[in-house]
Amino acid sequence: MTRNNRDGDYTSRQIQVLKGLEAVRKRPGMYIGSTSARGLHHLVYEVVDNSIDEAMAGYCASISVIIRPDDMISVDDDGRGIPVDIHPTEGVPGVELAMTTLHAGGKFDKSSYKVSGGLHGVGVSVVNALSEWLEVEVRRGGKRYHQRYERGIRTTDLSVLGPARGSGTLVTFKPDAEIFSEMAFSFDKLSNRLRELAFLNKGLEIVLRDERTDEERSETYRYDGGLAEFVAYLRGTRQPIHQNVIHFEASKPEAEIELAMQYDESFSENIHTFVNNIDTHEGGTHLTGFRAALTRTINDYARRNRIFKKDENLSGDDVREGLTCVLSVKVMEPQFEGQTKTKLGNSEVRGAVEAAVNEHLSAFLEENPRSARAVIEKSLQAARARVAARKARDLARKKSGLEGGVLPGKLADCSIADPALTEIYLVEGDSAGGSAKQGRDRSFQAILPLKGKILNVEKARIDKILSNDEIRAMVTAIGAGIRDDFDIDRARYHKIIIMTDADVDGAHIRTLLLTFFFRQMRELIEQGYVYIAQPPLYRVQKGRTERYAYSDAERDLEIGKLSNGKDGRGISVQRYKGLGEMNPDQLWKTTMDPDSRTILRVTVESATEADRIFRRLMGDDVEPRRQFIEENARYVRNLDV
Ligand code: 0RA
Repeated sequence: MTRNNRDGDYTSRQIQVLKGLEAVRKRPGMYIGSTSARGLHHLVYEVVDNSIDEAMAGYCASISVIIRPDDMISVDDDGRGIPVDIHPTEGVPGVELAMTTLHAGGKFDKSSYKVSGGLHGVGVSVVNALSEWLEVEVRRGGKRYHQRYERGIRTTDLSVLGPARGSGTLVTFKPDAEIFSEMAFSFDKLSNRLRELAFLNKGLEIVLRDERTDEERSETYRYDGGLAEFVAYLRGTRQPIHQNVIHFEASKPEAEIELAMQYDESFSENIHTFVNNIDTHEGGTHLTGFRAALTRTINDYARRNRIFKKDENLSGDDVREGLTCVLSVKVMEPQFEGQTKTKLGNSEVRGAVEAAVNEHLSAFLEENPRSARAVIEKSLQAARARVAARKARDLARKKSGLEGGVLPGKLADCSIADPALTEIYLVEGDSAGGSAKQGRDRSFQAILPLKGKILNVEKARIDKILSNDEIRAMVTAIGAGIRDDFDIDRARYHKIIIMTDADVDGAHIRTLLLTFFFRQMRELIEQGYVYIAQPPLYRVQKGRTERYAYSDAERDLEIGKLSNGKDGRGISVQRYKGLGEMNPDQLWKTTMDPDSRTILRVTVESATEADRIFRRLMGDDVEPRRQFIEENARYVRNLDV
């Protein structure tokens, strides 16, 4: 090969690199989901994922993530170090290839890793492309190597800085302010994900340190008990009904499977599933396999041991009541499906999980008869409550109809029948409900006023939930059933909009409603059907001009505009304490008219985080509840409607 030839190769490679990274910078959302806070944090996870891969391969014991002043991030690991030798065909060091080639990531040597994580799996080159600058340091073969890039383009050759002890990779980057709308890293966001990763990778140490303020903050996550510790953490203060967490690992050709579970005295179901460390909010084949095996194994055991009276049988809902469970599978080639690409599609995983759970759970029940009794007793109580609830429902169906054609009397329905075009407002209080009914566009907007506080479903069992009038009205109006009977295709509206007062009580009611949807109709949230209305906080008026403000800053801005820089005479500011202070016309203009309103779509960012937050509501402490209400906004992201 002549020199010229090599130069030619190098140039064409360079052009390829530039084209690839240009595509990333042009459409960052395609690669990291968004350029808001979420995308910003995704950068960190993408880099950490590479170190986790190294840990899963058995070469890395410790990862440290540092938030540096100026919101720079360092991720350091003690893995083998990214290879630095010159790639045989590309003619550049392996590390440079990983940093500048799309989809190469650290995984260009495919044989190194059996499975790898990363939701998008886009690799560290994407982080490089979206960083004002990025520096990589590799410790390998006794030397310390360094290279720098700016906006994805190398600005130095890989060079040796000096000798090194041990091996590892350190990546430091500063996200590009030209790309991201939000530049501040949240310690809590990072800590939740890193803690989760530590639970999922037993024995791996992950350190998170915040060096931005004078008071340094540092946390270390390391769980030698793996998922068993995760379950104990998720269970929190709920009373377990059997002492030990059920925990097993199984290695099958289709998947590596780890599962931990424990029952407690509560009534809710808390199942979290992961595939290659990714939270599969939407479930999939692994979850299906688990559910099938759980129901079957418990029923079989109870029947074999004559715990049932003759015609008793436990349903899936029964055996999941009060269950906290984490299921983690690792598969070679995961297929992700669903709205948010968090649903496992691989059909072969279902059988593998089902067989593993059958085997290990029946062994546990046989070996721990007292625990088995407690679990079955609890499930039988759930079954009895379910039967009682069905009776109550059947009885009530005759009168008001939970599923039948009879809609609740308080509902002002819309005239259009196509659910894709219609919305229902759940409105706090009868007076605001009245205004909303008068102000709405009745062709596509339905109104359901809700009286006072709705039941806290965290503290109630299904029969009680269903005997609550407000909840029954909601379930009937939405028309899709609840829990196992829930069928999103039957939903009568594709937008469920919660409209409460902008005060603490309003926030509490909103939280209770969200808890209810999360627990009983989770798919409604997962499919993005649930929204929160944003009524204005102020009305600013001068003469015949009126403006609405949705925050204090907006109020000040409007006041400034109306006073034309001179004086504020003649300006009046009204603070809305509740929806009821708006007349129907104002309510329509500010909060309900699709052309001028803002509504927030509720998302389940992380089911794990959501669960933790919802659980805080269960306690009787006022403080965590108040805190929740203040943090509630985190649940929600802006949506252009
Ligand atoms: C491929 C091969 C080898 C190491 C890595 C990737 C690697 C990548 C990253 C990214 C962050 N930390 C990392 N640690 C390791 C090594 C192959 C060998 O040494 O035989």
